[in-house]
Amino acid sequence: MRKSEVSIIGVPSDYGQLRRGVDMGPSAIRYADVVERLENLGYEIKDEGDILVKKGTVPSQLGTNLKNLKEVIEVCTKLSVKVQEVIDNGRFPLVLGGDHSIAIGTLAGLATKYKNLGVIWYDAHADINTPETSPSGNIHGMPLAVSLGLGDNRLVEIGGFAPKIKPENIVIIGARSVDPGERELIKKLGIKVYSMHEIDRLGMTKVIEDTISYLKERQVDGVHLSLDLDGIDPLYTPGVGTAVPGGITYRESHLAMEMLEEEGFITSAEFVEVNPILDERNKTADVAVALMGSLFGEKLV
Ligand code: 6HN
Ligand code: MN
Ligand code: MN
Ligand code: MN
Repeated sequence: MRKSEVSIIGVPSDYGQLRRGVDMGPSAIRYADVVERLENLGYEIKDEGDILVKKGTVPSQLGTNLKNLKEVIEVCTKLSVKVQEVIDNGRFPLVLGGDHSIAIGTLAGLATKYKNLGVIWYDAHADINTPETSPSGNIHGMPLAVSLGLGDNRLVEIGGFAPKIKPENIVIIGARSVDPGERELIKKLGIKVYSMHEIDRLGMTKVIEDTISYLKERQVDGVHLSLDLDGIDPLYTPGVGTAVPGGITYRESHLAMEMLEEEGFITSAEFVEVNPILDERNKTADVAVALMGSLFGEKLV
């Protein structure tokens, strides 16, 4: 990580899925001492506080099968403005979720500056469902599709332009639960995926080396890391709403973060899906902060 000024943006939203508690993710991550951890590495940290998320609203689907559509639009619109402000000020945005639907807002903000943004999607899921393919209607399963310009227009048009990213600039790492419609779309668009199979076969070192050279070949003007804590095996990160066994290990994840840091590659990041209600003694938030440590250059010796 080359930029020394980091802005933390909390997004206490759980509207992208149906398990309450993930709105407390930003608090859990702060409680796990994210600010101190990064300050100790020499960064100038500004905690921008939380995006205002209205609570206790009546679920509103605006006539679609998408759950809480109105609320997700509101949250993501506010977040996109905040992310844009942070990058306009030359700072590194570090977004704390909240469920993964917030990536719609993060990417909308980033896309105002980065016209050829690379995206690393570290996740057990592909999050590339459309309203037609979604088995759940949960918007946290849709942010990649929305950012590519696919799906409900009111989500796609957040920020007033679309698409935000290009399919050839996306790398998905850790996938092991992909819906049939998502698989089709991934094939059709030719999106690069390192599923658990490739991670097992190649090893994380090769996966990250290849990811870096793949995105470099595309001459990306920035790289966003969207890290869903369910990408990691639930042995290490039990506090997530959609846990899938057989995931990336704790050490592999640190290695991935360390390699990305050595490359000076990442220009923004978000850590999502930390749900303290489902967690064991804040273990998942601790892992999130430990991984941020590696991503921001913490060395073991
Ligand atoms: N996440 N593919 C499933 C769905 O409902 O669309 C699960 C999505 C999980 C999303 O973990 O960010
Ligand atoms: Mn996931
Ligand atoms: Mn996700
Ligand atoms: Mn730890």
